[in-house]
Amino acid sequence: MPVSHPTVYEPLTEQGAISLTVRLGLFPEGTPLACREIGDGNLNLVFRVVDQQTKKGIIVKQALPYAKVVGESWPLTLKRAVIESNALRTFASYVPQYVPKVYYSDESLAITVMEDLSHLQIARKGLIEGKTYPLLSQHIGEFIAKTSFYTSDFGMNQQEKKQLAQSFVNPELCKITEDLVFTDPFFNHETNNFEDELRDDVEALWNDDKLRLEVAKLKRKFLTEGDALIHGDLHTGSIFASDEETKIIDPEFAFYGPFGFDIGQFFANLLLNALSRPEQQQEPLFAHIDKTWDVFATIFSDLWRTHNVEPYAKTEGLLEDVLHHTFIDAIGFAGCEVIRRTIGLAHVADLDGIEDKEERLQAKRYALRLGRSLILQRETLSSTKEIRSLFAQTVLA
Ligand code: SR1
Repeated sequence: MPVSHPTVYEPLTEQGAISLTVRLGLFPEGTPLACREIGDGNLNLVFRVVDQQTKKGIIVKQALPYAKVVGESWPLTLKRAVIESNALRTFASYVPQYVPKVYYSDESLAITVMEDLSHLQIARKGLIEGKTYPLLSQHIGEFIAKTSFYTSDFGMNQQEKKQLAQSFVNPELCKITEDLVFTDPFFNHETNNFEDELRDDVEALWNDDKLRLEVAKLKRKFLTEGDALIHGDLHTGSIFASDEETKIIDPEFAFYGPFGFDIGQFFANLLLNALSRPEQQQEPLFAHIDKTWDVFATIFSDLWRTHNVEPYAKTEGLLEDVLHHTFIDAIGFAGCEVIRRTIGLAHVADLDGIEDKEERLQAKRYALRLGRSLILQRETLSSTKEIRSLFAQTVLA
């Protein structure tokens, strides 16, 4: 029986996802296929279509016209599916080893069909189980260094960069970050979500004028600095990992933003995991932060010296200045993300999953203090190694 294929947007069903993969010739005719919706993110439907004999799978991802985490009352552009597939393709041109292969995308149906990564685990889940993923930071550092350098004014033709930046203008998704990461948690806003027991700590944040000024400066950077094509939502739930492999997914928040943003979000989510662990098990997370920065700075600097297109590139001190500001910004962005994941919308399981209520509240109080210290003291840190002592002071204070 012929199957009809929608040409105007409608949410896919499991049968619809199977039909699509067959129509695209991704499975041979007659393959016994099964499909399940496996999306556990905040925004999209994710179908896994599997050949029941070989167990080989394909992922069909579809954007919903609203934010799943909130419901239909929060409409959200479908254009984010095009941003996501184009970002995956752009990243793949520099670091194919770190992103899933895209087989097909359809703008009007907001669909991306891509490689199944089920042999890997979402890094957040693994880290919560106590895994350490020895190559995670090596891979993330390389991913960020290469994608940011090659899409920046230092790594590509500066006219083409402007055109690329235009194709990644992403106002709706940027607004989510502007609101949820940089604004709402620092005001008494209805999107915030925290336990009554934290009210005093949260109100202290809202009344902290020094903090408010620094967050405003960081938000301004996010709003205005178009250094490079960044992922825009690089938390540990956007990373599939194993001991050998790392794949970065879900770049629907991608846009031209500040160099330090992805690094900061990654740092923050490692720190949130560290806050959920006993002290003796925290070191691998700090080591990942050190390594991410070291790898990023080393590769970025090598590319700067060997592939730079900007006439000022060899000017004494310019690379150091770029790295210095990227570092400080990353620490500040990390502070905002730590606070946001604790009291704002879209928490993390690292903290919310702590079963004992008193321990959970304590970890969240530490997170608020840590976030604040990262933001206020970002310019005093001279290396990632010092994050350990900042963390210890916060937790012991
Ligand atoms: C309404 S979207 C909430 C969050 O989910 C995404 O993964 C981003 O982190 C966003 O802030």
